[in-house]
Amino acid sequence: MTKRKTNILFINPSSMPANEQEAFLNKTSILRVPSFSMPLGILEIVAYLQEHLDNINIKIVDMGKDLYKTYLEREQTPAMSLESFIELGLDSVDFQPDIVGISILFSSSHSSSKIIINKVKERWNDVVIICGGNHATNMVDNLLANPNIDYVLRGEGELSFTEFVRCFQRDENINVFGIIDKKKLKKSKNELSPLIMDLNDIPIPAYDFIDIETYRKTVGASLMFTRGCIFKCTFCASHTVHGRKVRYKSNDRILDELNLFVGKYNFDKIIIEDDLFAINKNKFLDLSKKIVSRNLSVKFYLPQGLSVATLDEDIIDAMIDMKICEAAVAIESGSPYTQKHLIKKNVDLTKARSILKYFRKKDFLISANFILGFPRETRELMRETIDYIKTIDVDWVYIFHALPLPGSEMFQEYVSKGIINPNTFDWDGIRLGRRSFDTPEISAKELESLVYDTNIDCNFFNNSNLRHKRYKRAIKVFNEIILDQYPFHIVGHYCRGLAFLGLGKKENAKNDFLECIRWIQKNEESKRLFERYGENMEYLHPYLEELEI
Ligand code: B12
Ligand code: SF4
Repeated sequence: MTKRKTNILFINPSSMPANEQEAFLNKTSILRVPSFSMPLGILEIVAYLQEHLDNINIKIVDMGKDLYKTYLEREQTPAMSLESFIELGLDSVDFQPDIVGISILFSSSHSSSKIIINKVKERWNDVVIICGGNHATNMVDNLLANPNIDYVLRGEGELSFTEFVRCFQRDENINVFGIIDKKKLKKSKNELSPLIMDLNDIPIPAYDFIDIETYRKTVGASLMFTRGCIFKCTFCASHTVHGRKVRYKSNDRILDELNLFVGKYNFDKIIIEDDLFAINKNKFLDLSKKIVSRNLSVKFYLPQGLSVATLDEDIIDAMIDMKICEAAVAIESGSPYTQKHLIKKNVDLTKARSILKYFRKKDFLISANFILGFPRETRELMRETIDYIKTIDVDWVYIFHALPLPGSEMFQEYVSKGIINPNTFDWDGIRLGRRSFDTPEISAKELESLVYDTNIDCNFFNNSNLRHKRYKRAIKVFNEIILDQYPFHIVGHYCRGLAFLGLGKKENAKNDFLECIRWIQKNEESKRLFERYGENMEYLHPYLEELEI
């Protein structure tokens, strides 16, 4: 059977919502710096394709990284629309693609992916378009209603997508398990692609296909030790792609990947992206020992919240041995009722407290994650969480809105109660730290205020490092988490000023207080912060009079 030479283009959209991308690219406002990390899903599929098929040409347009580069080069980059930015990305493709695969991992990419897909179809009319990723897996009906999308792959991509390309190359009918088209949608839209049970069967991700240099200089390399999570948190959709059974890479394989990052690509930052870090204690302790014995000059980061269930003192010690020195613990709620009955996360809140104490004892930079606004969560239950937050000693607390992620039990509950409609939902709002819908328990507006006020109270005016007189540490954390990214944040400047006062550095404190005044005069967001929290900022009052504010 002859095999058609096949050009495959993968696109990794930015996870920044389309409206924020538009404002950022137009230079009308920057609400946040675009975040990005390696598109591991695409890289692992590409590696698998290369091992199993021939006669293929592959190219990746990594728009997540490209958007960040636009931020890095903002002085030299002219203002442009999101459409022009997408066109520029597509201009870089030097072949006529036969298949275009779009990775829609985040719901916040829903709207921008739509624009990308339309542009692809305008440019290459005959191309076959297939979407994959967590959001795509759970939004099949909605995506396939778009006439420009031909297929959606549900679940993990390696096995089914390889089969898909094989059929394409042989001009065979495409009927691959887990790949849904408009016809299949009517009968078997819940099919999931088969999982790879032994992760060692996936070759080393195809890092050479991305701009490795930019990753090296900025966010670092992404690495996953496992896939899957055994827990059943109602707000999470991870299992819909990777299942509830944990599958592993061997420690030798992980060390091979590390050697490649450090030896070949010279990375000094590695991000571990597992859902459930250190779920197999012995395996992790063995890995940590091996990493330590190799004395690699690299730092590991854990952006995902760690599970209280998997942590203990041995694991924390092993993390510290391998130079992990900051992380967040995913507690999510301080209410035992919410833990058990509403979110089914079942965090042992007493264990969480002792884990946090141990991290503190070891001088770890430790944060904790919480969520407010779950379905059926009353104000009293939310208050329990806020009260709990005030009793723990962490460097930072991250407080999120409960956001309905397609595929999660929580999403289903909101849909079945008619609170949200997946077809009209505001996907751009899914990552903004705000909600676009009210629930019987709390309105979107009240939830936003509650989350914001709790953040300001717990992280700033009642900051744990300030309360415990750890002033140097408070300054470091205010810099890293707030002021380096949001220089207009006057509450951050004010509280850093308080830390300087604690250290007896009156001049530095005065500079921070004056900086607050300057921002209030020139920036709307700073002014809003002052209107809302100025009462608590008594050290600013003398300067306000002086400057006639
Ligand atoms: C690593 C990770 C992050 C990283 C960033 C990752 C990135 N690439 O930008 C960090 C820590 C920064 C992060 C942050 C957040 N994350 Co996150 N994250 C993950 C995590 C754990 C792993 C993603 C990953 O790399 N997987 C490994 C690869 C191999 O798998 P994959 O990407 O799914 O790809 C496979 C398939 O999906 C498919 N596939 C993928 N693309 C394509 C394309 C084609 C064409 C085909 C055919 C197939 C295909 O095949 C691939 C190989 O099998 C997932 C959960 C999970 N386990 O998937 C959550 C997840 C993606 N995150 C999620 C969320 C909600 C967030 C946050 C909003 C959390 C918060 N409250 O702040 C933030 C937002 C960040 C942002 N960038 O905007 C949700 C997204 C759900 C949704 N509908 O939006 C997930 C699914 C977890 C969950 N709770 O359900 N996250
Ligand atoms: S939130 Fe974390 S622990 Fe809970 S099911 Fe999802 S990945 Fe697992």
